[in-house]
Amino acid sequence: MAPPAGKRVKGVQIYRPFVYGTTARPFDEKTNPKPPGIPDDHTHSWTVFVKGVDDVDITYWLRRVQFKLHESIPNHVRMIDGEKGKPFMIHETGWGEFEITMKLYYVPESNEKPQTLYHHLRLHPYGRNEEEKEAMKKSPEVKSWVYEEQIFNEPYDAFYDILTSGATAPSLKSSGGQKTGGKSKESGQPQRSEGGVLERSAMIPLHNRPGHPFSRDTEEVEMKKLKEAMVKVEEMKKKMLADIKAKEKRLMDLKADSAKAGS
Ligand code: SLL
Repeated sequence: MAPPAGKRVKGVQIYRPFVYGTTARPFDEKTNPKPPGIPDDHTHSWTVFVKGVDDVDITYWLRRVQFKLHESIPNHVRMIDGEKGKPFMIHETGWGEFEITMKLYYVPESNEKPQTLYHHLRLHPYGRNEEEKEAMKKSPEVKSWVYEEQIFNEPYDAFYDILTSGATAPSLKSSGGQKTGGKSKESGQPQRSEGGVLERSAMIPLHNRPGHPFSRDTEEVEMKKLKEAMVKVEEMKKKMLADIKAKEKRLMDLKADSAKAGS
């Protein structure tokens, strides 16, 4: 059992961004040779992971992750304990896709119950449309990554302190140019790299870079897509209402005609 956690901080909600998902690569003599001892029918190597956005440490709130893989895989339930600054990760090989269950265990100070996520392991190119699928076919790996935000609602005060003890306030000027999580000499406070994120913060990076697809830029692109979709829906709605009106009018005319004919 978790130790007594004090009082909850009322009216406070703290969230922390994180990323989970899978990355798969087909075996290929040149680019991804099959290691010795791997069964003949295995076609891919893959990883499943839970990690911080921008690879920032999340072990101050997430203690361990239990990954439940397909029963055909030896030792298919695996508990991965957090190591500071490292992703919770499993490397495997296999031949088939399946649903992975990930149970997140929080640090004891949080007094939070574990929470379960489900994720489909993708080995083969997929996509919401042909364009996405084609792009994936060209890539050497199939990524299925999800951006998520963990919400802690009214955290206990000890946990609140842990959550908020690292980051500098956004209003504090950063001297820039330093690595994420570095400490400034003067203040001992963590410094934000150019466009990067602070440790123990809810920030996401300003821009994408290889291997880090979730940023403010990505968010903007998504927002733009949503806005365009909303405009389209609005247009469709208008057109449909006009159609309904025209049909109602036609119905009235026909009714009037038939009343005349009947009289
Ligand atoms: C399918 N329903 O038919 C899925 C099952 C199982 C995947 C996929 C075995 C690896 C091992 C493996 O890849 N199982 O033998 O270690 O597609």
